[in-house]
Amino acid sequence: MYQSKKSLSFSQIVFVLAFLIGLVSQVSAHGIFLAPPIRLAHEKDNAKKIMLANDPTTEMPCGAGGNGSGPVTTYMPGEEMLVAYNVTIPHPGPCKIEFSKKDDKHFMPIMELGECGAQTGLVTSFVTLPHEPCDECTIRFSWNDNLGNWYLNCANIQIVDPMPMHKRRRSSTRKSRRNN
Ligand SMILES: [Cu+2]
Repeated sequence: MYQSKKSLSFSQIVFVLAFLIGLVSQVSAHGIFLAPPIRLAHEKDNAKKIMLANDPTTEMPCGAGGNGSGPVTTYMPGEEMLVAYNVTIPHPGPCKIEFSKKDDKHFMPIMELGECGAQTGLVTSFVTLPHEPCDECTIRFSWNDNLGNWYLNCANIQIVDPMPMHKRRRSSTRKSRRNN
């Protein structure tokens, strides 16, 4: 009798804990894209700014902080770009890296990362960038978890050819146009 009563209260505690953890997971940070550096919302409160990038989002195309400012990271055509996402609350589900050539439009998957939220910690990979140069391109991290939540982070990048073949012959013309 005592034994069954004890096990009942234990299961109640487990239930309450699971409920609390469930509640916490609804409102707290799940993860953030660390590399390349992302856009963050125009927001004075730094903690809120980070939370907006961590939280599930329904805002397209880049999530709650995705319309904010951010650094521009420059790569060479076809370069191997390090990507890193830090999972803080795991929910299994596929994640991927997408690429937009301009204006956050027509995102195309360039790498499937597999299960992102299986465990906490860093998900890292090297992604081969397109060979075609672009000035205002976007890298998007996308994660769909098994609860139907969606996480999006966007990073501004440029792909710049340091010595473009088709511009070498015109270098004299370009020099004459320079002001310095
Ligand atoms: Cu959650």
